[in-house]
Amino acid sequence: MSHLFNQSQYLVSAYRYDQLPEDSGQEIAFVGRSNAGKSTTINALTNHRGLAKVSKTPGRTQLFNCFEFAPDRRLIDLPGYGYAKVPEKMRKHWQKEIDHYLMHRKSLIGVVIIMDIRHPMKAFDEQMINWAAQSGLYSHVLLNKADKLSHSQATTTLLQTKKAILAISESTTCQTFSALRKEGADVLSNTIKPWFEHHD
Ligand SMILES: Nc1nc2c(ncn2[C@@H]2O[C@H](COP(=O)(O)OP(=O)(O)OP(=O)(O)O)[C@@H](O)[C@H]2O)c(=O)[nH]1
Ligand SMILES: [Mg+2]
Repeated sequence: MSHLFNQSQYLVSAYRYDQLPEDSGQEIAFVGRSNAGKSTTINALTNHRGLAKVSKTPGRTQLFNCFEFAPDRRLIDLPGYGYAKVPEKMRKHWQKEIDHYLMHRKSLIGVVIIMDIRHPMKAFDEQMINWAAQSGLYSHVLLNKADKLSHSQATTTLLQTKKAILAISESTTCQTFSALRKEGADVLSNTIKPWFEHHD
């Protein structure tokens, strides 16, 4: 397993776009529906339990949480999209901030789109894949919580999802993943590492 991300440290949390660290260097964002496992995935990738806050209650991450794994190289944990129980005002706030972030952040080079393998490719996920492809950002899909399915069920979903992704974007990659068991963490790490190297 790569040690690149093991050096990650908490940097800052931002409630608004303009509170984020300076827009320099390179960063990637972890996006996906609430409760899909974005924060758990960051912990698995960095091998750092408790780095990003995890919760059973959807809508837990209510800030842009920024982690730095090398000078001017960041991982950004975003609030989940599409969670109905978050108060309307809060949802609107985050929709606005995340949209602004995705459109304007110059240091953003790629997105890791996290889905619950039992509920893949919801409308928001499709929009995100489409948007990443249109914007020339790297994108990689994690079918997370694969531990909840049998190996053959997970493989079937992987094949179906790859096909659905291909209809939207030729450059988006996809894998099964278990943030809980850290299964697939090497593949994830090896997929996103070159995003940074290529951009130097
Ligand atoms: N079984 C299983 N549970 C997982 C996995 N990854 C995350 N979870 C659980 O799913 C719940 C949500 O995980 P989080 O990492 O907080 O999800 P999130 O996407 O950051 O959620 P928000 O911050 O609310 O948007 C927690 O109870 C996790 O323990 C996994 O691979 N397998
Ligand atoms: Mg979270």
